[in-house]
Formats: sequence, structure tokens, C-alpha cells
Amino acid sequence: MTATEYDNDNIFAKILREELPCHKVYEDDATLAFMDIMPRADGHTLVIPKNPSRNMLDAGQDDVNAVMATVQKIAKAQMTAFEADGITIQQFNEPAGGQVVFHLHMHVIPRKDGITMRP
Ligand code: DGP
Repeated sequence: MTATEYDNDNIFAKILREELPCHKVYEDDATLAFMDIMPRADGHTLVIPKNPSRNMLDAGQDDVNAVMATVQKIAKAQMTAFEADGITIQQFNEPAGGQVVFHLHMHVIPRKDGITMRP
């Protein structure tokens, strides 16, 4: 396997630089949370670090910790805001792992009993 470098022109880097819009739901010094443009369920939110990292395989420990702290905040808020019965948290690494956008991101997806996620 060959290590792949961070691409400064990926879509989430452009969102961070405010070159592209997003529906922001939360922000702090280290992380940004915004709605997924192709939601697999109502409320599907993405959480990203502000520092550049391609995915979990190159991210610094501080960025991973900050992202997970924000994921937990979003998940708890979704339980109330979307009257969810549970939350699915997903994360993909490299094309073989299902990654499409190459800036580290966590999917935080509110779930209802008996309702399957959209493809
Ligand atoms: P993946 O790398 O497989 O986790 O998929 C990328 C996710 O990012 C996918 O759920 C759709 C979402 N996405 C792609 N482009 C945009 C965009 O321009 N804005 C937002 N908000 N989400 C995007």
C-alpha cells in the first residue's frame, strides 16, 4: 500500500475555507459539524477536524479526540432533536474502505426503530 497525501482541494477543505457552503450545526476551535448533502436518514451529520488529515490512518491523536468529543455532542443532540431511537456512527478510510471525500469525517446518523437507512 502507498501512503497518499492530503489534497487541499477536497470538498471538505473547501467548506472549511468557506469556498463552498454548508449547513453548519456546530463548530468549535478544532471541529466543524454540518449536514450531509446526501443524507442516509433525516439529520445525517458529518463531523470533521479543522486540521488537515485524509482519514483515521494519518490523523493526529488530538484531532481524533476532538472529533470524537464533537461526535458525542451531536449524537446526544440528535436523540432529542430528531426523536431518534438510536444513532449510527460510521467512518470510511481509503477507497477500499468506502471513502469518497478525502478529509477525515465521521457520519452521525439518527435512527428510528424499524426504519432502514437510505442507500
Ligand atoms: P464518504 O467519503 O464515503 O464518507 O462519503 C462522503 C460523504 O460526504 C457522503 O455521505 C456525501 C457527503 N458529501 C459529499 N459532498 C458533499 C458536499 O459538498 N457537502 C456536504 N455537506 N456533504 C457532502
